[in-house]
Amino acid sequence: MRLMSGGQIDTVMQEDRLFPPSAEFSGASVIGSMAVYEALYAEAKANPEKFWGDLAREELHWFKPFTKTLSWKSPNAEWFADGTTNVSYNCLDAHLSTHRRNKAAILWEGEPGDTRTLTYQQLHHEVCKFANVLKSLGLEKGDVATIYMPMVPELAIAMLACARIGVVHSVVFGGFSAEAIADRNNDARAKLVITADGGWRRGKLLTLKATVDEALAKSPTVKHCVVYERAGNKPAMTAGRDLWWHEQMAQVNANCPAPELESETSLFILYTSGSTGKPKGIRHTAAGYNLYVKKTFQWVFDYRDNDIYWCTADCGWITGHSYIVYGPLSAGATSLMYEGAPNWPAEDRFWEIIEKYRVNILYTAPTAIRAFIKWGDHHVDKHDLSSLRLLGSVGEGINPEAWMWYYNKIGGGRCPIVDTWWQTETGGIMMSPLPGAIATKPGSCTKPLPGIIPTILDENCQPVPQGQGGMLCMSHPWPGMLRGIWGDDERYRLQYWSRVPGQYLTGDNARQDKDGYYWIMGRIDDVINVSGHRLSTIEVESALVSHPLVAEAAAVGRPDDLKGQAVAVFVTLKGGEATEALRAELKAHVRKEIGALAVPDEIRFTNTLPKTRSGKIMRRLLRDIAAGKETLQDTSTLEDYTVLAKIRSDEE
Ligand code: 6R9
Repeated sequence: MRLMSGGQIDTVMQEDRLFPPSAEFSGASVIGSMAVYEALYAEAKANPEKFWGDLAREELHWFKPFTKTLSWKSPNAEWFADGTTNVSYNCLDAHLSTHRRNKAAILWEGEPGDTRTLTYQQLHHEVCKFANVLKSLGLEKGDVATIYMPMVPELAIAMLACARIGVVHSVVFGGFSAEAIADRNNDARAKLVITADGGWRRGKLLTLKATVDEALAKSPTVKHCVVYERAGNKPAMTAGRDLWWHEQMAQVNANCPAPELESETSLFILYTSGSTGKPKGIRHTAAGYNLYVKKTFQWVFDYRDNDIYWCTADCGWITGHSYIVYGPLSAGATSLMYEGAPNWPAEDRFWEIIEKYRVNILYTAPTAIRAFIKWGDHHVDKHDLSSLRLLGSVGEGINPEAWMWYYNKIGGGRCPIVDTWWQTETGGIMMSPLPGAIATKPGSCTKPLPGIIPTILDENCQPVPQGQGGMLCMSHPWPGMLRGIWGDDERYRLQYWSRVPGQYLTGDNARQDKDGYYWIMGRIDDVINVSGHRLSTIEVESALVSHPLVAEAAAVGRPDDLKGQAVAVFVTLKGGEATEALRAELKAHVRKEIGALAVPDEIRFTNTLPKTRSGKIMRRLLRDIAAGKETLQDTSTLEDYTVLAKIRSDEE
């Protein structure tokens, strides 16, 4: 292995640059060396029940202590089942008797530039009141409330108020359509929708309440709709059904002691698209999830009491649930929340926010990083980012080229990058560098967290030799794991626990390198089989993105008579001309980076790539296009596919 501090990428297939944490960083970390990590990992592996049981007793408040840590009847897990706790208590009340009482829990910045700060005490007050509003509307433990809101503090308040009294929240991302909201309302049999009149995105007003009105026409189970006034756009209010947040809050007091809730009380459902058909309502429960997100937040982000932590996700996704709200707040952190777009009013908005709040920890996504690269370094150069100590990435694999930019340009070569691999289903981070201990490699999520035991298996469910790719599975239950798909036990079993008996199927492919580092190779269906050789989409994409003119790339397989599958790539450029000469140059580049096998058979230049609303490239759609199922007249029409993609993702 080579130790390096920067420089060029030789080949993305053999990425072996290693970036150890500085002595200064490690010295101040709780898990400050490989030896500490390995000891912790070994301890958890040797006796998982003792490991998690001890942590649960230390980290959560128990009204009634549990006596049994885990009951595991595959695929059904129960953690700490005979104990009672309360997630909202652990996030709020637990801090009120400490020095954190007056600490900022949420720092909020609206897109137009308005700001708010909520201390733990103030957040507790608001949450208690809103929990009383929920009670006054007749909501009880086990009822479902849909939350469809912009990124305002009231979104977190609504989530925590539900959690406080055992109401199950189902947050629907504010960009989804009325159809998608109605589907989710109906699947979950939601009784209440919590929304806002509007929200701001790239300077435009999003009329959320109008969309909810359309959804409610098709949501017979919903009795009420509470509307938070954010934008002042005066939406229509249906008498008897629609209620203003501020009017309801004025009618209740702030006395709402946290009730004792059983550990396995449903905390939330979050819909995620599967490989087929309708979205799955992934169900998480109180205690196990709470413990898992608290510990993983502390481990991975190495949180220190005065840190300002910023996760740029939206609360409509699992990342927002686990690492804006529940993880940071139960750890007593200051969590920054930003309402709007990264390029409003200008492309330097993120860097401006980091400078203004002196952010120490930034957690964002590769899709954003690639956009920043495309927009240009001059936006970054305008700002002082010296407060940053740690950088994080989530959502998809990060191309080594983007990793290097993030490391050098944003982190100034001094901040470790935690590339965190996990899923809606896993509740929290599963594999990631522990930044004070594990040296990073660009593009690798490195090692599993303590208590997580990954396996990589071939089609016959046998472990693959080290270095080879295969299905990534988990051989043991962990506290943050999903407890099911809402209302569909059979689909839960089939989807996650039937392909490999007794193991959790992640749906991703992965390989482990000679140092035992894990490399996620994309979804199982994203693997391209060229002449019997497996190629991962991410490897081809990383090769393309390492070319100076390429902004983003998506690789898919298309049927080919000779090779089985051929490689088709869709490329957006940050400069240069979409010419035949560039096509040839990119092919040569991929040949150099990976080898002849990976040379794309087809390169299509396009202005934009179709993405899901969480920023994932929609490879399935591109596969159809590459296979000729839809004709692509010229490059500019892919814009239309973006729209199509959005519609489809709503339908899923
Ligand atoms: C947290 C989140 C999960 C899928 C997952 C994988 C991809 C997420 C990744 C990553 C490579 C990473 N993914 N993080 N791939 N490296 N660091 O994104 O949850 O929306 O459910 O997506 O995203 O394919 O299976 P979710």
